[in-house]
Amino acid sequence: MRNKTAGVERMGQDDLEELDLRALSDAELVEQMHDDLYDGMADEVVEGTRILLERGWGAERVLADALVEGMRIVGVDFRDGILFVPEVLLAANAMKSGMAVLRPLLAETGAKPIGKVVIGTVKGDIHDIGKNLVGMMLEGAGFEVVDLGVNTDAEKFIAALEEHRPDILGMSALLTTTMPYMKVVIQTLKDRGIRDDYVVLVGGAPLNEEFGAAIGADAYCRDAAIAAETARAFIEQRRGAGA
Ligand code: B1M
Repeated sequence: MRNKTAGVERMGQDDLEELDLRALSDAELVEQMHDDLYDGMADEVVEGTRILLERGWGAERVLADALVEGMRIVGVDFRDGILFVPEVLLAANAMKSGMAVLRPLLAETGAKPIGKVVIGTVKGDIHDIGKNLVGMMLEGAGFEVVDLGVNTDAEKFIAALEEHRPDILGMSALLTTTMPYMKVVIQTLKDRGIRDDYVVLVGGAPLNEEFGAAIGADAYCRDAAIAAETARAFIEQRRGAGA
């Protein structure tokens, strides 16, 4: 446990239990949410998310400043061996609870879908927070999203492409050991003669532009907002070309 309370001062457990999130300033609340996310306290993260929205924060700002930044801190301590898988799972669960509050706000467009995306985390990889965020932002940008979940192999991707006939295939990988599988999927598409039927977008923390180009993706997307922008740009380009 980080045992830090909104940067105010250290408090005992009794004080922590009584902490009134509404009494905190925005900056204190955000810092407290980082602590709560770190400690896997889903109810508190949800409450903090709601309070920031009530205070007029936009969903994207809450997402970036409170949730994604909180998860970044978790990632640093996970890397450094201070946190272990069970704690990180709790933190991920708290993050997802906050994201569930934001989801309808990020996804609402009310308009007819501008295109369809099939997305999944590749085989061997069970990280799904980033992929879920990308899905939400794509929905917010007007796409219909078919989410295949995690640990998705080439056959499952291809079956979904055949079933849903999307414009875009999105793949996520968070491990250096699973990112090469994206190339396997793209090669399988090529072998079946269907590679050019889809725009292929890839993303995930260990990837970069060069990797995306090397495996034959159409674009590497650094984050969820860029994924939504890139998807939109490809659709406009394709429609402009009469596809
Ligand atoms: Co894992 N894990 N993890 N983990 N985990 C990382 C990725 C790691 C970097 C931690 C570290 O050491 N610092 C490290 C990978 C090292 C490496 O390969 N270089 C790691 C490891 C080693 C592991 C295990 C092997 C640990 C173990 O078992 N010993 C294991 C592997 C399990 C498996 O997949 N087979 C494992 C397990 C787990 C948990 C299950 C505990 C949990 C996942 C829970 C879940 O996702 N439901 C977990 C978590 C939470 C993390 C960290 C801490 C956070 C990932 C995250 O959610 N980030 C992570 C550390 C880190 O990334 N700094 C880590 C927040 C999210 C918003 O960002 O996912 O990057 P991100 O997504 C971004 C962009 O990358 C991009 O947009 C997103 C939003 O802006 N993006 C896309 C992502 N996908 C995209 C797809 C697109 C476009 C953009 O398509 C078009």
